[in-house]
Amino acid sequence: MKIYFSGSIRGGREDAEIYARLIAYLKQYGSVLTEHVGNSQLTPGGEDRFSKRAIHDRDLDWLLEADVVVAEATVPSLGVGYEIGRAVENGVPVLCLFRPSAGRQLSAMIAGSPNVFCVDYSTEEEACQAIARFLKKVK
Ligand code: 6IA
Repeated sequence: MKIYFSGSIRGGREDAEIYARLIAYLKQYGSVLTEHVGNSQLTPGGEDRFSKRAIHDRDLDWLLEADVVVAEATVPSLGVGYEIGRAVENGVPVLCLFRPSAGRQLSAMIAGSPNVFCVDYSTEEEACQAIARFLKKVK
């Protein structure tokens, strides 16, 4: 199974360590195409190694070849929202994980989408259980 993990980069890196642990969990189910999203060394303000166009095109290719998208949407990110929208448009199943305890609210355009499976969680164990349920359902 090819899994596209989506998480904030320029939207803010405060959840990067959570992304890394979710990615580590996801790896037992298949290959995670976007492991870099969990890399805490990634510095969004720094020089890009690739052009924006190259990043967009490569990520979109990966998104369209993925069997599923797992998004962590607690830190608001235009890129995560865009990836969710493109996945829905192309029929790629999406799980969207969100932590209300962070004090934010998920956009109604994601929470209200009938094609996005949204799950609120508080502990990472709950997030992993939601992933397990989702992947069993889409298999
Ligand atoms: O708007 P954001 O940057 O928060 O969007 C994050 C999402 O877009 C992630 O799920 C990624 O899949 C994708 N994305 C955004 N920027 C990059 C990137 N490099 N490399 C790979 N995927 C990206 C940006 C340069 C880096 C040094 C910060």
